[in-house]
Amino acid sequence: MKLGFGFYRHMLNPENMAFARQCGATHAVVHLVDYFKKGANSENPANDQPTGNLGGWGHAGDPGKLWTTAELLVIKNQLNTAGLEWEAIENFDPAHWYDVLLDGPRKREQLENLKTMIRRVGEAGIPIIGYNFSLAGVCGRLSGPYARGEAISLGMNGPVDDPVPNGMVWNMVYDGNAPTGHLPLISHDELWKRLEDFLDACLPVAEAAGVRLAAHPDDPPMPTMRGTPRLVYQPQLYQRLLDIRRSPANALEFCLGTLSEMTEGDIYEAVECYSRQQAIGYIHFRNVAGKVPHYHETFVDDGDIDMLRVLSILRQNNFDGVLIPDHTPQMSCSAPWHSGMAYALGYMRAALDSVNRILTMKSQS
Ligand SMILES: [Mn+2]
Repeated sequence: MKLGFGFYRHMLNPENMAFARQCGATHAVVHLVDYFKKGANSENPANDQPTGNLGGWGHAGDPGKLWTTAELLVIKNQLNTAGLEWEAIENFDPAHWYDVLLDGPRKREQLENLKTMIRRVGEAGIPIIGYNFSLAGVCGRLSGPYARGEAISLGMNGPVDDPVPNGMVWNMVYDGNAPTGHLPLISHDELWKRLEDFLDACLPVAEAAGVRLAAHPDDPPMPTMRGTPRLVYQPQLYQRLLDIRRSPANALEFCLGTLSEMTEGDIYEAVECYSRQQAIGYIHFRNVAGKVPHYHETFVDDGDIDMLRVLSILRQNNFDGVLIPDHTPQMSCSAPWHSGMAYALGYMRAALDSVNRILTMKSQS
């Protein structure tokens, strides 16, 4: 298993890359979407995970501007110079696939664009694209002094049912001039059908390009959020996602925090089940306390999940991918985000070391 560091787009610079390497990371997961292009009513702080109000995180990118191989290679070279390998891109830009999510008029064209970008990601030698097939996206969370020592973290305190306005999907505005109104109500089956269309179009291209498409579970994992259905809100729904289209490219962006927030199942059984199937692309290695609709994010060593137990299951099933902290509580100092990441990575490195040593000792005795 390998330690990775997640970079938001605006944090991609030589100093942060050196910081990641100094923390012990050897791999990088990069968000190419800029979540922090603020809209009129966005409250998104630039040095934390993206949050926002009902108006979303901010504005999506340019639908006509696809990722290019050249631009990917520039970032890859910067990472390599800092001593990091580029393991995954996290998330498509809503601007590139809003009508794939919404089954809208530009769906065919956008599926072709996704295929083009997947080929380019393969050309650049990046093995995984993480995605989150969700209409409401990550939403409905509150920020407060919920973690140890009153560190600021995120949590949920009850469902959020305010509908998603037209022109917004996946918590970002793709059309600021959309007519007033809200996304139409659709069923869970309709959303699964849209996912199947996406997988049918993209999996063959991904297989040929040597790229795995790795699905994040719905965060927060509620059956519905903001009046829209969710796909993976219980651990066994990941199995449905794998079974609808069996392919080595149909994989999981395995978020331990989100899985632990689910009301059913057992986190260790889920880790066992999906790592045994070699379905895990990479892992969001973070911890939480509680379950939806009442939970909060914690320091990695301070939540409901026994992280060492998770690591030993992963090791026994020969998981050899990358673990990243995803996000952490903000620590009280002049660099709240960086210190949170450094703390998480230090813990992860020590935890990996101990699990490796214990299992090596066991196998020798
Ligand atoms: Mn996650």
